[in-house]
Amino acid sequence: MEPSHTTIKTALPQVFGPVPSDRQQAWHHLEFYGFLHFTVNTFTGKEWGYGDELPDIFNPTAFDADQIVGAAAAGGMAGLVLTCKHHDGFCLWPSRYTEHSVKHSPWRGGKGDVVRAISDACRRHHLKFGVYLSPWDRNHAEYGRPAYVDYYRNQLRELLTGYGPLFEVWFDGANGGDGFYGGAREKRGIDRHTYYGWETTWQLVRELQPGACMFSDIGPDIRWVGNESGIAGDPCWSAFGRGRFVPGEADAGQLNRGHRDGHDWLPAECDVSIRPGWFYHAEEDERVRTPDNLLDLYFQSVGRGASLHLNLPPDRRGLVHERDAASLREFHDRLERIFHRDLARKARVTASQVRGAGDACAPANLVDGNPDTCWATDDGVTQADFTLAFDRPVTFNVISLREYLPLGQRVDRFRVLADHDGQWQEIAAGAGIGNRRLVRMPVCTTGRVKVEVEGPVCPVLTECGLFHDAG
Ligand code: FUL
Repeated sequence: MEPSHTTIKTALPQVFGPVPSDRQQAWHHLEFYGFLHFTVNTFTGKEWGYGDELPDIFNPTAFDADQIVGAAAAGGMAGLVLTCKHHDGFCLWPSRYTEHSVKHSPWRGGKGDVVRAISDACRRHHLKFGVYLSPWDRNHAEYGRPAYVDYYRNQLRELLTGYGPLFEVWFDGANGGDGFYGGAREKRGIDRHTYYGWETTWQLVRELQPGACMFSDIGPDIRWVGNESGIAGDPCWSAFGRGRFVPGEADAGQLNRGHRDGHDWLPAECDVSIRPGWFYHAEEDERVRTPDNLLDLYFQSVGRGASLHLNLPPDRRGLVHERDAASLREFHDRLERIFHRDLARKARVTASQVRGAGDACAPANLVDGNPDTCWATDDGVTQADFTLAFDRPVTFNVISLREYLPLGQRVDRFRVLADHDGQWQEIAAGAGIGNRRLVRMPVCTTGRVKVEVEGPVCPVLTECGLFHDAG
């Protein structure tokens, strides 16, 4: 028998607008992964080191990569991105190109390599691994001059070649100006349009890690969501007009919402910390996000077609603090309780219109749990609906919808209606579906649920799920 995706492809409509590359498609499946902010700042109490920190202050007392990665795994994270070098310039691996690294720290007698330890532990725990290499370097004497850009690319090459496959390479846009700069202690500005030569650096990543998605505020693969509070726009379109901006200068509001008519597939990532700061500070131990708050963030990020990139900062011991680990685990347990049982799987599904003959685009594909099968209508049918009917009423308060991304983000608007005593009543509505749209609503008990969709072209949806969040 032919695989289902081959069967449906022959019957499916033309693509609409930009579509994800294979690497972006793989990234979309991850949905939730973590950030590890760890460096000299963990020991100085700062958020941004000036660049004059001595390597000897980096000395975790009980560093345990398996505890760190294990906490992330127990929290349901699919991968981890490590700050291999933050703005202060200190390197968590023994780079050949600088002395400002773990090789001059007392930790493990100068023989330690945090990047190695975390990437190895990620493999052991079946998590993907990614790197953050700050372009701004407040330690390096040549920062602001051409020689630094060579240094930056040399370091990046070490990370791209020495630590196995990477799922994400994270380039941040901060460039604050002043710093140590090899002792100059001055303010240095750069021209964001020309200084870093991003096209060349991106090419290096493509050559050495073709499967890695690159993040910056404008990609080229993943865009910043425009805030650090974990909240995507409603809606948050995956399309974006990248050519309108250079890294570090994009408009936050536009990043948050995306561009419905954008020419690039550039989905958003919501980076946010489990604590007020990005680095661990003992005085913030009482301010770790609660499981409820994390759940809200999940619905506002993953539930709007973006990803959730949650920071879990190791403490001075080199461990994820007990409170952070507990909150994350409880959040994950709650997610499991919500999503382990999809009530829609028991439904009989009919639709106002079905594309072609046979089952290739049948509405039953919406509830088969297979992301490669879908319901679609004929070309020109741009308003359509499907109905889930149950033998016995179901009780739910969350609906999940997904579009078939290889054919683009097609749906503009949707409405969800429930049958109450023979009358259709609207229980939810919104704009944009994309990779995943989760909508929470008051608890509803009904024997029939109808979903209406509308867009510029015919819809192609892969999933409709119904769930009950009992709190
Ligand atoms: C920003 C940085 O300035 C913050 O320190 C943090 O690393 C955040 C994730 O990215 O650009």
